[in-house]
Amino acid sequence: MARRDILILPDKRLRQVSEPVKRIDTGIRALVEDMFESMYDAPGIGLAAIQVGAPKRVVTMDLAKKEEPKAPQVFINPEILWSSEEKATYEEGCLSIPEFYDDVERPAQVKVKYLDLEGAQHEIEANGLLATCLQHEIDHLNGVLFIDHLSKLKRDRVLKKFTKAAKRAAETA
Ligand code: K1U
Ligand code: ZN
Repeated sequence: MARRDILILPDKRLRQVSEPVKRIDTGIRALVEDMFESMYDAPGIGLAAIQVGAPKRVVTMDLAKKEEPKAPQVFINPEILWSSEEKATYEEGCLSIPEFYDDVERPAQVKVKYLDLEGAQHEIEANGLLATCLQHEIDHLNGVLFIDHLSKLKRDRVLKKFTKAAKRAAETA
């Protein structure tokens, strides 16, 4: 098990559309282990494989509170089957856009189909933070970031700040 570096905006790989997993083999199981290590280390409550540079449709998540035991969840090839008309607003963050948080409005409930690590198919109806986090992570699998749900003005401001920081880091490397 190894922690992998998390890609940071404006890394172009974050805009890639990830490929479905065809076979849950040792490579996928190792990827999932590394994703959990990277997610817990960050720390974060969710992670999409592309955030560690692997363009596969794999998501890890743990929504347990600090005082609760760990509750790791894996979603392979997750697909939104239905979204509610009702909306909910949450303040979102992203491990690929560190220290930036803003309110995002999304469907309040979603029905999601996915495979677990054994390849068994599941369907869940999610609401609250699980619904928000699933939509945020499935967006990552499609190359979409939560700043894409904000106004162009806000998005451009964030992009400019992170582009400048990346240039500065490259110059001093
Ligand atoms: O996908 C990611 O970048 C992870 C992201 C998930 C997420 C957070 C909030 C709303 C939607 C999706 C994060 O985990 S950001 C960090 C975070 O929210 C957090 C970190 C430590 C404790 C509690 C929350
Ligand atoms: Zn994110």
